[in-house]
Amino acid sequence: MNILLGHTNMDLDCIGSIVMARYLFPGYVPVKSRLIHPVAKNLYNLYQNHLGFINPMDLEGEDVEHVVIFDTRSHKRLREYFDRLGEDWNGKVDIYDHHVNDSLDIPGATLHECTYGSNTTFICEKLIEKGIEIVPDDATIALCGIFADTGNFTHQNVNEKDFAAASWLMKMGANKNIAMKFLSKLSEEYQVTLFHQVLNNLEIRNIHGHSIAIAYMELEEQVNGLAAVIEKAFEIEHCGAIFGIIGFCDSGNTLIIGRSRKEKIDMLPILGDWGGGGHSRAGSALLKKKFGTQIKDDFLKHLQSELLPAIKAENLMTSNVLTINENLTILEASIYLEEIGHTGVPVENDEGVLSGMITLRDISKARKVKQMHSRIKGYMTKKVFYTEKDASIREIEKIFNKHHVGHIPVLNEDKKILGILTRRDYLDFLERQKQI
Ligand SMILES: [Mn+2]
Repeated sequence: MNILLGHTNMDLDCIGSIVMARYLFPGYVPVKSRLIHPVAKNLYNLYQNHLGFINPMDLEGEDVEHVVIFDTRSHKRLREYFDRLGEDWNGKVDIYDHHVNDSLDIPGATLHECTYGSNTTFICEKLIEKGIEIVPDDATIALCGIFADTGNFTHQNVNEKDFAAASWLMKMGANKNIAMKFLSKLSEEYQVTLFHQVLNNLEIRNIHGHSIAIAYMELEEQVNGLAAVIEKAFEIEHCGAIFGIIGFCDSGNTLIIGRSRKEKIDMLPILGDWGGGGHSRAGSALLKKKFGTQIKDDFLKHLQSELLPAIKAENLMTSNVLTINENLTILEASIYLEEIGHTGVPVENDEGVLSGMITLRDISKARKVKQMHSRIKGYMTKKVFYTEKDASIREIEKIFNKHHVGHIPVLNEDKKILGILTRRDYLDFLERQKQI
C-alpha cells in the first residue's frame, strides 16, 4: 500500500494538496488526520465521500511501502501516522512542502520544496506540467486551499505561481462561489460574537515605534476557531501585529495568539520564550495554569524588551539636503534648481530654520508676472508638511496619503533640516518589505 498524508489538524491547503496529489500518484490512498482544522471542517464533511480518505488507524497491519507527505516536513506534525506505521518502519518517503523555514526532521525523506504561498499550487504546477486534467469538484477543493493559504491572494507569501494555479483551476471548472463559501473565516455564530468582543477590547500600543494591537479577554471555556477571530480583527486593524490574550476560566489556562505583518515583529522569539511556536508571521502559546490580567502586563513588558525598534524617518531620509535661502531671488532659485536637477528644494531663513519649499511651479508663476527678481520668500509654498526624525512609517504614510506632496523635510527639535524623505524613498521601503 502507498499513502498520501498531510499534517495533523488538516487544513484547506493540506486537503487541496492531497486531492491534487491523487492525480500525480494514481492508486495511492489518502489518509486523513484525526483532527480537521475548523476552517476545513465544512468542506471535509461535504466532500468526504468524494475524497475517500481512510483513517490513520486503518494503517495498522498494512504493509506500507511509499509515503508521500504534503504541507509539512516536521515529524511532530505527522506523529499520528508514523505511530501507526511502527518504530522500525523504513519505507520510502517523499515530501512536498512550502514551509521553507522549517527544518526537515524525517530521516531518509526526499524533500521537494517551493516558496509558493500555497502548497496546493506546488502540486497543481506538477499537474499542469504533465498536462493532466482534473474534475471540477477537485478543482474547487484545490482552489479553496490556494485561497486559504494566500489569504485570498493578499498575504505577503503570494507568488505568481499561485495566480497561475488558480487560473488553471478555474479552467478545470472550479466553482469560485462554492470555494468562497468555505472560506468565510467566521463560520460559526459564536465566532462573530467573539470577533465583536475582540474589537471592543482592542488596545493599540506603540512599542518602540511599532503599533501593536492587544486584545485581552476571559472566556468560560476554550472554543475552536479563536485564531480565525484574531485574524479577522487583524485584517481590519492597520497595525504591525496583533496579540489576542485569552484566558479560560474553567482550565485556568491562557492562550496567546499572535499575527504579524512586519519582519521586525517575529512571532518565533516573542512566543517561543513563552513556550509557544508557529511561524515568524503567525504563532501561538498556551500558558498552562496561568490566568488573569497580570499576564497582559507581563506580556507587554516582554514585548518592550523583545521588539527591535521600528524603522523611523531618519532611517529612510536622505541627509545632506540641498537648500536655498529665502532672501535670494526667484531667478537665483531657478538657476539653482537647474544646476542641481531637482524640481524643488526646501527654503531656509537666515537662522537655517525651514521656512518653505520652492518648486518649479512656484517659479513659473513668478515668471508669468515678471517677478524673477522678487525674493523667494514671496513666492515659495509656506505651508510645508514636515516630520521629525523619530516619526514612524505610519506617520510618514499619513502625510503622503493625505497631502499632495512629493517631499517631506525631516526636522530636528529646532526646526532645522536634517534630511528629506521623498515619495520614492517610501515606495522603495515598501518594495524592500515585500521581498522579506
Ligand atoms: Mn500550507
